[in-house]
Amino acid sequence: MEQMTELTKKVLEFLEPDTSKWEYWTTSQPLNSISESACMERFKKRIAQAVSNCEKVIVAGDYDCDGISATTIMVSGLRQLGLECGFYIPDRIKEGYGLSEATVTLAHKKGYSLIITVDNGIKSTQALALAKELGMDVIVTDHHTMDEEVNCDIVVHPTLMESCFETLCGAGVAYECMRVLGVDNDYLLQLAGLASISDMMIVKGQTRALIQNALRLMNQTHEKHIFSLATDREVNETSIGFQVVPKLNAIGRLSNLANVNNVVRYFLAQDDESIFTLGQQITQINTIRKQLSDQMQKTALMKCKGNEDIFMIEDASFHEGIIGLVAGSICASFNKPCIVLAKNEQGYKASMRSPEGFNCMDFLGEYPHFVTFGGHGNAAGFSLNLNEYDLFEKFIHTRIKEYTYSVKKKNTLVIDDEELSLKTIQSLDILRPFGPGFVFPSFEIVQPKIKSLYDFQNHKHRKYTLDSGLQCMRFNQSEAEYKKSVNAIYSFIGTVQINQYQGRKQVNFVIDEIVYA
Ligand SMILES: [Mn+2]
Repeated sequence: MEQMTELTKKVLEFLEPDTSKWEYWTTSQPLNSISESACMERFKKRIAQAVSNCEKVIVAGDYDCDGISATTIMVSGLRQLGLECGFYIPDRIKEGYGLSEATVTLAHKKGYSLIITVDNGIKSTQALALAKELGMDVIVTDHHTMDEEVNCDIVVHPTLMESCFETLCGAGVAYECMRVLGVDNDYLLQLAGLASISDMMIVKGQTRALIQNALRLMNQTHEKHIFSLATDREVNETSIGFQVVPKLNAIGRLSNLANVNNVVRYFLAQDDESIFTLGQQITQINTIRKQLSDQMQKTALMKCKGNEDIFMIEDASFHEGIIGLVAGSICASFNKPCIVLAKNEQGYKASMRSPEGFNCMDFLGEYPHFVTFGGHGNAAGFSLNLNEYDLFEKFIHTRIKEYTYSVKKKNTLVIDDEELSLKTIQSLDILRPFGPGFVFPSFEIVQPKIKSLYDFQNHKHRKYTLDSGLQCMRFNQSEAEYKKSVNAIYSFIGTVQINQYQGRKQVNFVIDEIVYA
């Protein structure tokens, strides 16, 4: 800990006032010992029984990065035991989230006797009842909130395990299952780490250990499945989150164009040719996803006046797999709640995102006519019947008038721009991974000494150069901001980035917000 830079100390003080925990945040954690919980014991016994009876097992997954990783981990591990193991991830648009009765029926017809859900299942009440009726056993492994008893044979859940496991994502739970069975390996660990990053789990306990060990292994071995999707040759949680995760999530989103089960095949594939071909297909679908979300975002922005207290945006061109991304970006750029809807034959699918301090569930909870409705604090998803649009819109505009919330002021760490060098920024790496529960702070440069500025791309973006030489980038500045006097600037709030420029590494400060005096 002696080699900690002043900047590292400052960041740590900001994130963790309790210095007795600094040792923890500055060291790589080994994995916690294998769970000895009762649910894991039961899991192990049931799998042993399946092996000795030569049962057919089906793993039922979910279509996001966590669900895909969890499915791969479970299938790969069980096959190592010699089990005949199939898998199925539903079509996001046609079938929706969670284990369905149709899947149970089909699995039964095909002679499967044991269903194992991963990253879902806890809420699949009807499908679980049907499985029981058909005499099939079900093991639910999931990390979503469990608020009532689950009607199945065995539940494996973080809350039923030792406390270090409470932050696990779906793939993390699946990986612990593999450890219990003794069929875990470095590859499956990397998938569990990847999924922990993608599912935005709190970076404490086993989740922190999984991410650290996964990233170390990725950079040591350049594992093909991961690096076929990454652009950098050295990765951390941020680059995995920006380069790899969106590609994997794109497949589930565009289920009208691609089958997410092929991503599990990609991760299970061992020959270079399959990895290469499938990897390219995944990247291609993501390119389409990007084009679609750019288009939708443009359309959505045109429909925002800017003075609304809440945005409700619908357009015939909207794709229901992308609405969450668009709602998120509109919410972030205006710092106001946003609902984006897509219409299909049955009705409307909608996604809501809200700023910190605004609770979507509280806000929407009073509406009595949702067909489906779920979510948490700052994100919700729901569906409406076709004829309910106007009624719902009325509700939203009435509700926003009575709903009070205070937008949390960004808690910033004030720093001197002279403190930001390549060396000091890199020294922060010992604190990685950052993530929920240990968020990389927003830096604030108060009264920046601006030496020069440079507008580019038709004054869409601006580069401020400070006396210290630090370059501060302001992307997508508004017209109002463009016209304001530089002398009125009180501070820059933003983050730091290390960029490669003509082979040289350079520190950039990326401005998220300009505060005026
Ligand atoms: Mn998950």
